[in-house]
Amino acid sequence: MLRTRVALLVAGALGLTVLAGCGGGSTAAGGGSGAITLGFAQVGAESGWRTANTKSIQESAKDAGITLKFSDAQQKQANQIQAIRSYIQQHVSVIAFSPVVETGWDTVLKEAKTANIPVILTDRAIDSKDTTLYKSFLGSDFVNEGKEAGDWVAKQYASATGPVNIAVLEGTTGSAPANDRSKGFDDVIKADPKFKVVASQDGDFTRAQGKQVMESFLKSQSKIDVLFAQNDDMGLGALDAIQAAGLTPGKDIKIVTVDGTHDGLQALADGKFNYVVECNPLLGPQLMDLVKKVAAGQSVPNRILTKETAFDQAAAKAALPSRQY
Ligand code: GYE
Repeated sequence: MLRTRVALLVAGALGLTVLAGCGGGSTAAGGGSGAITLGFAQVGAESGWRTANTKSIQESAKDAGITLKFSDAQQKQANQIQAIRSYIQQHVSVIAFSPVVETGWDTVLKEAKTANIPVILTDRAIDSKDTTLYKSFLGSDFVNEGKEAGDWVAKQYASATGPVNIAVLEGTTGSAPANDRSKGFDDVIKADPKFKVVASQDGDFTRAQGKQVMESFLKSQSKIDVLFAQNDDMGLGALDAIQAAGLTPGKDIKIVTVDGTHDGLQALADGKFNYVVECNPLLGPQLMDLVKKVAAGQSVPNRILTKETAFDQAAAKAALPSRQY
């Protein structure tokens, strides 16, 4: 009882944005009626990638005739857990979420399992031994993205004697993309001792933090040759700091980022970035497909990888006119 009240109060306090289709009400959909209600607990609105991801989910739910209950956790795990608990209380048909960090999900996911509500992970994975806590994980291979960024750096400096000083703007500490992109990048870089990571710090995937952390890197380091920003937004924020320090981004400091948003590709086409590894945010259609299947009790693959590419400056110029996000 107390739990129910707490969950409802929390949902109210969070101001959960509820995007319900017509006739939604608060009763459970599902059963034999064919109507599906999806509770989606989003990370936040930290980046251009995230904005495109949210739009894709909202639009494709509408197209698929799925009633969407959507919440924005403002990059806080506690808010996401509260949102998931409120979806359990509302008996949604399926819960999907993009976990802000990798650990600490077992308790709430066991609650969903006990309530018989299937869970789908989108975009980011969790670190749990219990793989029965979710039906599927739909998203990118972040280790490979980091590796591709590292491969570009290795190729770029193949004939240099070094040292090559590298600064890293990391994504949110403890998040799957930050952990995995670091791993993929480091595995390549550490193979050659001329590469030195001289500074590496959390920039929380935002422009504001990217700028601030880059300012401190530039104060503490006498020479930075390469910046690896683990998303476009941090790289875009860093541009301001680099220019303010009297340096030319793309020339004095080579910049490689991950995402491939319109703004990121524009910076690449303008010569301010040097390489962008794509991470696809348009997960909505595939997610709705999965939601329909798990709601119907069908089995689904436990891992679905998204397809992506990478861009140099010429490829960015070619891709920009048709870039949707
Ligand atoms: O790269 C970043 C966003 O989880 C893949 O989160 C996503 C990452 C993306 O904030 O821009």
